[in-house]
Amino acid sequence: MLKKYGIDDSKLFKVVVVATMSSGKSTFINALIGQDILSTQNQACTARTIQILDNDKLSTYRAYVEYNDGKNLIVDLKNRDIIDSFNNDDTIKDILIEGNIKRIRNRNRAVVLIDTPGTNFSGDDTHQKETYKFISTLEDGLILYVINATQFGVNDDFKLMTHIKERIESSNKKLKILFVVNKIDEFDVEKESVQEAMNSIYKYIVSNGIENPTIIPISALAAKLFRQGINGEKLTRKEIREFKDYFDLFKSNDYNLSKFSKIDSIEKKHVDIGGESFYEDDLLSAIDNTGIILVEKIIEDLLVDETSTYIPKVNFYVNQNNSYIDDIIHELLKVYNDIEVFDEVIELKSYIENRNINYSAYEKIQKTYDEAHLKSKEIMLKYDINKGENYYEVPKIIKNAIKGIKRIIKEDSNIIFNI
Ligand SMILES: Nc1nc2c(ncn2[C@@H]2O[C@H](COP(=O)(O)OP(=O)(O)OP(=O)(O)O)[C@@H](O)[C@H]2O)c(=O)[nH]1
Ligand SMILES: [Mg+2]
Repeated sequence: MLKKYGIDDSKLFKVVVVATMSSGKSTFINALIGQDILSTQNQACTARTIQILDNDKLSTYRAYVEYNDGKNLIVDLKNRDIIDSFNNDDTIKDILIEGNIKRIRNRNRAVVLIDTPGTNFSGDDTHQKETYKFISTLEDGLILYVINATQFGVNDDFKLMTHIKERIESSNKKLKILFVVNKIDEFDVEKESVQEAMNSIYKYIVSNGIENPTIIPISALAAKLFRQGINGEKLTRKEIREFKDYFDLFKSNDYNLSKFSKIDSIEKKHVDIGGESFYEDDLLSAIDNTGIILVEKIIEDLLVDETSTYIPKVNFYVNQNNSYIDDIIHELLKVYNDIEVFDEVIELKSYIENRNINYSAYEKIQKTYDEAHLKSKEIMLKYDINKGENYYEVPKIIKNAIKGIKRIIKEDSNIIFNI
C-alpha cells in the first residue's frame, strides 16, 4: 500500500474508516489526531482516499502530493485550507499525510489511518467505487465502521455493511471490524434513551450477519473540539460556541458514553473478588477516580519527547528452577482436572525439567496460559448457567495450550542437559 514510499505492507497496521456520507469519518480521524487535518463538511465531502501515517518522531504534519503529470510536492500542513484545496484538485493522483498521532504509539508496525469517501454520494458513483476498490485490497487490519446514530439502518448503509461483511469473511477473519456510533450528542438524553438506540443498532448489525460486534458510541465532534482546545488550536466563533455547549454536556460524569458501549463478552473481562464478580471496565473507571492516572500521565508526558519506539528486550536466563512454570501447571490442573488432561500436564512437567527457560519465553507461556484459562472459565461459567455443550471444548482448549507451551519452550529455551 505504501510500497512506493519504501514502506512494506507488513510494517503497517491499517485502520480503514468507512461509512455512508456525512457520518463523521473525517471528523473522527481529526478527533484522533486532535487537529483539523481532513476536510469535513455537511455535504458530500471527502472525494478521495487519504492515508495518514503515524510517525511518533514528527512534530508537525506534512503531505506528500503526487500529481498526474509526474510532479511531486511535500507540503507542511499548517492550515486546513491547504488540505481542502487538495481534496477537490483533479490534477492530483495521490496524497499521503504523515505526522504524529499522539495518542497512538506504534509498536512493531506503524498505524496508518485511512479516510474514505462516503459510499452513497448520489452525484457521482466514483466515491463508492473508490471505497469499494480500496476495501477489496485489504487482507488484514481493522475496519472502523462509523454509524450515524441519527439515521442508522438506511438502505445505503445496509449495502455497505453487506459488502464489508463479505470482505471480512474472505480474509479468513484476519480483517477485524469495530463499530463506532457517532453523533450521540444529537440525542436529547432526557427524552431519548442512548441505551435503547444502542440496542437497536446492535440488533441491526447482528441481523446483517456480523456476530458479537463491538460497538462504541461517541461524539467525534465533541472529542475533536476538546482536543483542539487542549492543543491550543484557534477555533472559529461557531466552534467556540459548540465547544462550550459540548463541554457543558460532557463534563458531567452522568454523560459517560463509554458505559453504553457493547463489547463482546469474551473481551469484557471480569475478576472475582470476595465471591463477587467485577467487570474490568468498571474497575478501570474506578481507578480513574483514585488519582493514580494523573501521576502516570505526568510521567508519560515527561517521556513523550523522548524516542518512543524503544522496546527493551531483557535477555535473562533462569537456570536454577522452573518454579513459575510449575505454578502454571498447577493452575492448569485446577481449571479442569480430568485424567486425560492430567496426563498431559504431567508430561509437560517432565518436558520442562532440565531446560533453561528464557524470561521472554516465560512471558509467552504466561500469555498462552492466561488465554486458555480465560476461555475455559467463560465456558464453565456458561455451563453452570445453561449446561451448554461447549463444556467439552474445555479439555481441548487446555490440551492446545499445553501444545503451545511446549512449542514455546522448544523454540525459546536452551537445553542444558541432554536427557
Ligand atoms: N453533532 C455532531 N455532528 C458531527 C459529529 N461528527 C461529525 N459531525 C458533523 O457531520 C458533518 C459531516 O462530517 P464529516 O466528518 O465531513 O463526515 P464524513 O463521513 O467524512 O463525510 P463524507 O466525507 O462526505 O463521506 C459535519 O458537518 C460535521 O461537523 C458529531 O459527533 N456530532
Ligand atoms: Mg469525509
